[in-house]
Amino acid sequence: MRERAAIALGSNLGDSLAILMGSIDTLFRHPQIAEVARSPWYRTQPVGPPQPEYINGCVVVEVTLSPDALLKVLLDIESRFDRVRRERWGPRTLDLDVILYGDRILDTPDLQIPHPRFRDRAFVLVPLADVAPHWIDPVSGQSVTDLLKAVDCSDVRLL
Ligand code: PH2
Ligand code: MG
Ligand code: MG
Repeated sequence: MRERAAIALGSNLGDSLAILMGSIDTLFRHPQIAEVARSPWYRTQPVGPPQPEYINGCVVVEVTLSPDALLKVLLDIESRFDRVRRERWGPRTLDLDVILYGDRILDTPDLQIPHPRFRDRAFVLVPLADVAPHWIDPVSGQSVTDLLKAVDCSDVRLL
């Protein structure tokens, strides 16, 4: 089984750019994960409680891993970069989220695909549109480009 997945990356603690680039290198070294495309980095205003600005980006990968196995790899990379889970939506050294996995819809306690909030989040949609503009969200039936048109992108600036 070979499938494409879109992964969103974010960081707003520590040396964010170095952490993000290090996490991408680690991701692409995995034998069952191949790079398809990577977006530029963006500086974004935080959504949620008051906290520092984020750097966000997105990658598209080709995987021979199930969604669950991919999630485990991402959580493992997060913990290697000192991710400590504190408050929901609070600051973090590294956040790696599976946004889309082919046209799969998954709703389990540990993993929801597509990511349940990605349609409202300019900090995900702007970089996602760089790497996957025509990908159809299997829930809404809209393309990433269509979803992007419906959000305010004024808080997302190229780094
Ligand atoms: N992630 C969050 C909460 N808020 N805001 C921005 N700008 N970027 C993020 O990646 C982000 C956020 C929880 O995952
Ligand atoms: Mg997140
Ligand atoms: Mg996350």
